Amino acid sequence: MVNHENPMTKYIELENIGSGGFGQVVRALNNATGGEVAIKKINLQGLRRKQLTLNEIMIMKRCRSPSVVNYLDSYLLGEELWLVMEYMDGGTLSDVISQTHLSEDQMAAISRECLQGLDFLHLNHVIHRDVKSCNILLRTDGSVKLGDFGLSTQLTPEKSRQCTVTGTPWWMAPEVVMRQPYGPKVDIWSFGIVGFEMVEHEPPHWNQSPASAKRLIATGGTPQLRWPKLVSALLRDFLSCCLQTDEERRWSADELLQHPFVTSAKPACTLAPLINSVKK
Ligand code: 3AM
Repeated sequence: MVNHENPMTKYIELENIGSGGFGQVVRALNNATGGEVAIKKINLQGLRRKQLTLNEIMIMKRCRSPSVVNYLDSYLLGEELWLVMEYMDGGTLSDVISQTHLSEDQMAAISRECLQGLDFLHLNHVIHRDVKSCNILLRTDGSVKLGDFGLSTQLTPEKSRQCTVTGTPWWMAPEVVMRQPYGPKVDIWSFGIVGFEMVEHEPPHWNQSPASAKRLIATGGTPQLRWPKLVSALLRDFLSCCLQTDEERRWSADELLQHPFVTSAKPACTLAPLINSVKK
């Protein structure tokens, strides 16, 4: 699965970009090409971490698309796994949401790019399972891509539904919190919650504990915007198509790409000024 060369001869580390429970992410330069990469250094201690990492690499290797943060290489250094991927120089959608107010045009362009990523994953029978604004990565040229496949799962003809309760509570679909078998449409619900983040700067029930948020998702139906009149009827309709509690009635990524809110969106490059201004 992994490359056995010494990555330190291939990459020059530049700076720490961030960290999480898994370890840290650094920005580095490829010595040979001069290109920037991001290296996720994952601490492999513990069986669960090993399984999650192996899963992440397998899914990233398979899922190559312009709408997904691309995998480049991986290395094993003792108890640490280095996952080398394309560097997203524009930060995350979460940074943008916390620092500015998005126009509906910008929300539409971001939605189309994310839905293209989800459509690609779902066509390949992959469920992301952790769609949220901090896992949507940006580039200063306006590109928007899905990242962090740590909780993703590959469906197979033998196992076309999943039951494991996983994800980030506030973004979880009702069928996940209710421990029912679920499919790719859980990502569409989570994406609808990203829509809420874009409009209201935070997901529904954000002030609640994880356990209360899950209870409210299980019983609360389609979340309602706090100030619906500030949002166009088209965007309200788009969000309600994503946030149907009945999975059958919830639209697929492919269907949402045909929704007029998305079909009228401008090209991704129009997001470049926004991403650059937040980065500054
Ligand atoms: O800690 P923050 O949220 O600033 O966005 C990711 C997160 O940043 C960033 O690394 C941090 C820990 O996950 N990150 C992850 N993959 C990245 C990539 N491919 C990345 N930044 C740039 N390019």
